Amino acid sequence: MRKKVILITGANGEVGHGLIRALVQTGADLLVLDLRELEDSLRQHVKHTIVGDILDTDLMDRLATEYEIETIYHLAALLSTHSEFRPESAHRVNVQGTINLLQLAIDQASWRGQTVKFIFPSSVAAYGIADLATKQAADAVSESQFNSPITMYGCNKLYCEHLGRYYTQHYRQLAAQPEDHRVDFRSVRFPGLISALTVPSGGTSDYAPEMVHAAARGEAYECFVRPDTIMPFMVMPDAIRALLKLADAPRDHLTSTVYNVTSFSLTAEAIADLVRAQFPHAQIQYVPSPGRQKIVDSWPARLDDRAARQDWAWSPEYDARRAFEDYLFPTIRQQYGKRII
Ligand code: AKB
Repeated sequence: MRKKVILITGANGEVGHGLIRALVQTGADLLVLDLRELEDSLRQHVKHTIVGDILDTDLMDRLATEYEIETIYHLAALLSTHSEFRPESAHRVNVQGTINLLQLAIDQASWRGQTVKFIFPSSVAAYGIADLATKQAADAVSESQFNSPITMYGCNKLYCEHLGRYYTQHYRQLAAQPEDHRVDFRSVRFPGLISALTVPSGGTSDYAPEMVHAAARGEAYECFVRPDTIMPFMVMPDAIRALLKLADAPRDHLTSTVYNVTSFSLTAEAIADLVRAQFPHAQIQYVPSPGRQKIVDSWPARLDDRAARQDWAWSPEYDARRAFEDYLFPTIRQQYGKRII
């Protein structure tokens, strides 16, 4: 008898940690997959853990035979900065890995005779704005604008959004008997994410969380973008809510397979000011890295999330003030305890 589960890939990442905590509250049985062992504090809450690679097709076959998978949260990915060092490996993980999971979802859907939901975090990296003047002149950017990403990660995310739409709407469209039960792919384009509990690695929006965590640990921080650099952000509790809300939305309310979500847009200097107000001894210096700067400059300053608001009643709980004062600073103070200055 196959075990009924929700599958989370990349479970050991920042979003994975938050998602596991939230899904455990619902009583769901989770199957989590990551290259590394899940950390102990989370492992006790999770029924099935597998250390493995989404590129391992034998493992995918094993999952298909041992589990009945109702929903897949496919979080595993190499982020934007890491991907620029190893673009071809990034492509393998980010694209072939996603196809493997979509194939698993298709297999499960036809075996179960029911649609399998596939929840996919895409990114602001799916955008590519040609120059700063255009970025400054642009209003909040909608899903269909500026879709010319300049990073391998951005290209991978944008293409995987299209793969998801293809698997949902057109998969095997020329077969004599097209499948009845398909994948129901739903994706959110996240802005930069900031968690009070974890520090990301390998992303290009990482300067914001790194700045906050460095100050809380009493460490000096060299910010790798200019002070006037602006992009949209969201704190982790809102990111998790967005994934769960989109997963729960009735299918017939959805007019798209991809939705922008956003909370607030701040410059690096505005974030530094908030950090200094909370940690007066924070040492923040700007040492822009030309490559990473170029990447953030190609991302929109603001996202238009009206479609998500209309179709599935998306609305963030944390604006900039609440994000820092009610979530980030108190939680971080608790986390680092006495070491905080
Ligand atoms: C990154 O910087 O690569 C990610 C993202 C914006 O998706 N945080």
